[in-house]
Amino acid sequence: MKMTNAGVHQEAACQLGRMGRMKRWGQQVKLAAAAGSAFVAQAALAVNDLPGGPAVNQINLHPPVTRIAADQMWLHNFMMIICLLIFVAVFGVMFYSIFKHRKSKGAVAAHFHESVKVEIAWTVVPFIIVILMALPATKVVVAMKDTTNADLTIKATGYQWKWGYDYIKGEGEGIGFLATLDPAQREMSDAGKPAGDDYLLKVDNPLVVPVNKKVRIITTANDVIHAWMVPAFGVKQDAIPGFVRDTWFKSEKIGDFYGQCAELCGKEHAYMPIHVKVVSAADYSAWVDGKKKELAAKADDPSKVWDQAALVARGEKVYAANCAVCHKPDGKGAGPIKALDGSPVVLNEDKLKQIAVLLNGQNNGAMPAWKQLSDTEIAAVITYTKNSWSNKTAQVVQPAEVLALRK
Ligand code: HEC
Ligand SMILES: [Cu+2]
Repeated sequence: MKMTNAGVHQEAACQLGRMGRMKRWGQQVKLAAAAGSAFVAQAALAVNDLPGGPAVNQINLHPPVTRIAADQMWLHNFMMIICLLIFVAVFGVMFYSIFKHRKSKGAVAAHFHESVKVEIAWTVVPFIIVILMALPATKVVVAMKDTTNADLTIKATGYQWKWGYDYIKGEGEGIGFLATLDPAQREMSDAGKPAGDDYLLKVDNPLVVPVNKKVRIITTANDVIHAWMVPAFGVKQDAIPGFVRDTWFKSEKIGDFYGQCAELCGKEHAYMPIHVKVVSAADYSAWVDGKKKELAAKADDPSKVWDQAALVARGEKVYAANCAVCHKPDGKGAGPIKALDGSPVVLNEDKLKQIAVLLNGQNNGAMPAWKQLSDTEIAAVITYTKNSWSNKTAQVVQPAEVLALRK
């Protein structure tokens, strides 16, 4: 009985130690990748450390590039040491006692209870240890939550299965884009042939931020719970539909840093990586300029009237980026994912039918809604599906028709 009390305190102390630690993301990813790839193609694969991302056989936390991440690492080590000392002390005393007072030596157990001194000691000592660990941990947790006075505010929205970024305050305000897994990575995954150090971490549009600036990330989600995590920044924040949460980082290094969605969010949870490019202030301004011009050029006027060929060409790109994952490049679908080739909805003379499916989804979101695409993109992808594979409707859907159906 006497051991139990001390045991509880010790357990609590170690629990606190665990709290201070970030999930060992890289380690798991790399070990799994290593095991998987060794299985698939043994010698063909030479994987190296990815700077800013996972390392081969990584055991420790990621090299920190923010104060918070460095503090977390310090806490982790500090608490590990305390746990280790407790472990050695408790087991040392235990094994010593077992050995010293063994039966063959004729040891006789002492009979005493209600020793006030011992009881005070095993209450007070663990209490002091817990306080010792809680003080620095609280300081770091409070700093982690302090998102005030940010230089730049970016909203990160989780989608099944991609990230949307909107620069909502600070330099670059107004910029917005989606970051999707590079299609070549998915092909490698489908083929069971992983390659490259940034396997499943490569995206089309990385998040770009300036170095040494406080960046506040507001997280939310469009469908299910996701989580925005970049281990090198010591950042991990749930993105919850209908809620807004925030976190922040201030990278002290220029470079590429990687993370992944950290909340199981569906079958393609592993295919929504995070790539943050930290650049110098000058490079950031240049990027903002370029991006603004690019977005202005791309901004589609929903009243523009397109011809069929132009819409189909545009739609092919939209389809490859958003639809081919499920409906397959040949439009044949698979299992519960209905084929678009020959689909009665796609072939329907009433164009509104398919516009409605795209805007609202179908079958309780099994087919997701695509409201986040522009009117032109939706019009283009519909026109593409209506005039591809064996579908030859010659129907053209104009952006204005999509706009008219938006609520
Ligand atoms: C996450 C997988 C997924 C993605 C991505 C997806 N769909 Fe679907 N889609 C489905 C599923 C599943 C259905 C069948 C829903 C049902 O059971 O009625 C469907 C149905 C449809 C239908 C109705 C077909 C019919 O015959 O009822 C159309 C049209 C369609 N999708 C077009 C698209 C387009 C265009 C895109 C790209 C912008 C797209 N889908 C992206 C999963 C997806
Ligand atoms: Cu996710």
